[in-house]
Amino acid sequence: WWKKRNDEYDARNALRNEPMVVLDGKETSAKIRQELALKVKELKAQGRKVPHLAAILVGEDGASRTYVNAKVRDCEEVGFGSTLIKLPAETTEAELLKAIGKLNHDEDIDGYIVQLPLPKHIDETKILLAVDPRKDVDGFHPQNVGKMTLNLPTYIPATPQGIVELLRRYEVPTEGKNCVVIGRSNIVGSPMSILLSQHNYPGNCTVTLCHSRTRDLEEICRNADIIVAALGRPGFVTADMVKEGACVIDVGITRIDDSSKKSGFRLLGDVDFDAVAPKCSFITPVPGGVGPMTRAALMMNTMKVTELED
Ligand code: L34
Repeated sequence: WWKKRNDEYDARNALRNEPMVVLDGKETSAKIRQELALKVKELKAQGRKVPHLAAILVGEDGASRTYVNAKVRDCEEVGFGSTLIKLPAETTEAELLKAIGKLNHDEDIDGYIVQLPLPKHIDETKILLAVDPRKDVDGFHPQNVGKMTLNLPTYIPATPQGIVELLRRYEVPTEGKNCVVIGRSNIVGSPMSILLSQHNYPGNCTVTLCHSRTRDLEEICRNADIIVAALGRPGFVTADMVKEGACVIDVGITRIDDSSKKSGFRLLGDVDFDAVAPKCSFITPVPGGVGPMTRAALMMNTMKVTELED
């Protein structure tokens, strides 16, 4: 069915007389939470355990605090148990490893995350390796990254999974498309490039993974049917880099000081939205795009704990 859909969209995009569609992550994530809340009700009715998610937050980074607090609220809305472990910025690696050990052995905790970035004096790799892969709902442990790469059932990192879910729900055609991912981080760019090249829907793309050493990035982007911008540079993707009818996914979320805002900052994506959007078939906004979908994907992974266990 989606092959037919591709052709339909191709025809549509050739004409370019259809309006651009904003991929609404806020609305879609709210819908996902509703669906999960129903499943929680079912679990309860069957007398089964309701998933319990924990998060470790080290330090006082404002953005991390916002994200983690939102994740706790999401748990409450969905009906999951939640535990927030806040540790001071001076926490040593040994202390953090101890907290992780505790969560690994806590029978009541089904899954947990260690919010990134961590303070500089802590070795991130060491920390991610200490997480029990069965509880690694972020999908960052090498064992789970390996499974994802082989397309085996596992936890998939939340941001790329959230993007895939958004593409799926809006039925964005992906088969045979040229997809350009900008940024090769372990938590977004790299897994995104793997997922979109897999033999799935969404997937079956021809993926180009671009990074700081890439030559002729603009030209490569102009050839893309799908662009995933995940480099963390506000407004990096400009209109001249985007083909008519492209689908543009904006993962960037940079805080810029702005005294006219109550919060004291505004959020900027990696895409110059106002200039790029008129050329697009689909585009995600910032905020309200990939961010909320990241959180929804974490909730989906946490629900999966029960399924992957049996
Ligand atoms: N361990 N660390 C771990 N797992 C993750 O999956 C993350 N990530 C990224 C940073 N570190 C992590 C997140 O949770 C990014 N991220 C994230 C989560 C939520 C939002 C953005 C990024 C989000 O809710 N964004 C809102 C706006 C929030 C605001 O007001 O600042 C949005 O509408 O985009």
